[in-house]
Amino acid sequence: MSGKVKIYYFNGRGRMESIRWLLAAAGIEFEEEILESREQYLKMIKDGLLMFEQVPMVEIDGMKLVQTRAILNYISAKAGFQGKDMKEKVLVDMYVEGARDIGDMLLPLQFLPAEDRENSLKNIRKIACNRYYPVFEKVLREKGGGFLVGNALTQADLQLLEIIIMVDERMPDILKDFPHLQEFKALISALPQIHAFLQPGSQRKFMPDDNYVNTVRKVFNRS
Ligand code: P9H
Repeated sequence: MSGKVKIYYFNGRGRMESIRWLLAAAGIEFEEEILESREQYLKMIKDGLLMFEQVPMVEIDGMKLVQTRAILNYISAKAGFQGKDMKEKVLVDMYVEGARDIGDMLLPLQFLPAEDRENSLKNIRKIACNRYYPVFEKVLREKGGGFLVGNALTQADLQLLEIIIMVDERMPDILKDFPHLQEFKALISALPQIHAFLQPGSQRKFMPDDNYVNTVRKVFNRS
């Protein structure tokens, strides 16, 4: 690899967190440029760092990558997290997108007025429990446990675990009727790179707070 990987984003999860998870699972070290001010963002655009004037941006292998999914797929391919053939790969992509559907519902939560958050969470819980979690529960049940696809770790496992943990933080009892998801969570969390990433002091970010939201608003000049 040419040079150390550098990632450009806010000091929070947002759209970068799955990329952090993937890099950590792949054992790829990375440093972070934390986006804090509008001036910094405008300079990045002026210097030609951001193709669509958006972050996440990741410098890797001499390239400046943007677009979250493109970045995730590049790192996954590099790490061997995409399944062993086309049929495994498309399953990996389907599961990743399914898990990201839940992630996409969580993303705007902290940006909502405080009084609307509880309702939104209730709705997310309903959709997760009725539509998404049963799918993953069934996949794991029929496979007899282990990884979601084939016999090795893929992007699908990482994306699902990230979502499970993120949802658990908000609704600690949500897995009670999903024994295979509980087992999956324990299994994948125990893999050495993941275990390390889940410890305090790693490059994992914490739940968004108002400070994070204010920084995002300031950088993008939004009210
Ligand atoms: N297709 C952060 C946290 C929660 C929800 C959204 C945004 C989209 C990709 C510049 N990036 C708030 O809206 C910030 C993208 C990338 C792309 C950006 C602008 C976003 C956020 C920052 N916006 O998948 O990578 O939308 O750079 O001028 O709107 S993330």
